[in-house]
Amino acid sequence: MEKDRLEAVIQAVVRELQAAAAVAAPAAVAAPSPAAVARKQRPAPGAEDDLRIDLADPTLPAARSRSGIPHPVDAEGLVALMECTSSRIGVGRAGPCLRTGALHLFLSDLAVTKDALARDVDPQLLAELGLFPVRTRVEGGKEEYLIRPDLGRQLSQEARTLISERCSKGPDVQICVGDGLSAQAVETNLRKILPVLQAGCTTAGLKMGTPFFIQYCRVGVMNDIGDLLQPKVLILLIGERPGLGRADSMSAYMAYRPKAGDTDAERDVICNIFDGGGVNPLEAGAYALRLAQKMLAKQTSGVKLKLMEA
Ligand code: B12
Repeated sequence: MEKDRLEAVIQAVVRELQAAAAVAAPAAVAAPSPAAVARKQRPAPGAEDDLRIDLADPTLPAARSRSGIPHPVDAEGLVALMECTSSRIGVGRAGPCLRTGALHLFLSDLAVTKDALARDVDPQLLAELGLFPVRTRVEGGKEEYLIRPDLGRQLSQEARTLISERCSKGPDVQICVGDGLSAQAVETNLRKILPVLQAGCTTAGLKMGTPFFIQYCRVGVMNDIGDLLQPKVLILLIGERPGLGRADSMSAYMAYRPKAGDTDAERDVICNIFDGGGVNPLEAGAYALRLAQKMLAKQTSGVKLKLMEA
């Protein structure tokens, strides 16, 4: 392409960029070159004052249900469909790829998921709720936790000692909290569900064990706790594996007299505990208490309990 023509194209693109970014360019001043624009948008390392994100937040509800399909037959119907599911429908495509908006939303949601996995539960919350912390046999941090679920199913030696010292043995109901796969789920729901469970046990005249928190926790750790403290019913509140952009969900795994060798067949789970679409944590607490009473009455849990009820 000729030099003049190339210059004209560049000037036109720059003008468009400036209009999009609402940058008022004085008419008398020649538009800067694209490289100069890029330099201006990309601040020097450390120049945080210059840092700004000029894209609309792709995670807002309105952005989530913005159709990416050009000229849909039923535009309103498509948006209504998009609004009624968290599945990524109606996103359109650019050739074989995702469109930029859909890609940004995906990456933002993935970041929420990764944060939930990587973060630790706020120690302040544990102190506030009177939970002392112990660990499983995971010693190499989150990375080891993720690749070695077997270690997350066993209490460390220090944990065994501390639990034996600080907890009463043989309670009717022992409540434990584990980070599991989402610190955010614990932080979002624990303040609501724990008091309901504790007040419910007191009202029902059930002897409660001393609650504690387990870092790097998997569901299978219930067997170790059972062997140590011999509770009649054990309730483990734990962060569920986060979905894309959804990290609030907690579960209550429960078992009657858990012990070494037990499997998930001996356990029950109340899942999807979160406000706004899941099982409300207050209701989940009440439901867990009713299930605990059922376990105590029938002296079993899991599949056997279900078969008794069938
Ligand atoms: C991951 C997962 C699985 C994985 C577990 C493998 C693993 N090692 O992680 C696999 C694919 C094997 C699985 C299988 C099943 N699952 Co599942 N699973 C989940 C999921 C997506 C996340 C669970 C989680 O985050 N746990 C917390 C982490 C920290 O626990 P973990 O120690 O890493 O892993 C243990 C638990 O995940 C547990 N587990 C997984 N599913 C189930 C189901 C039941 C009833 C129990 C007691 C335990 C249990 O097994 C793992 C090993 O102990 C949930 C969805 C949700 N919203 O919770 C469904 C979910 C818990 N599963 C469910 C079901 C029904 C099952 C199956 C019974 C399906 C079937 N018909 O075969 C089997 C049971 C398998 C078992 N363990 O005995 C339901 C439970 C519904 C309910 N209220 O009873 C859920 C809620 C999905 C759903 N919405 O339907 N599951």
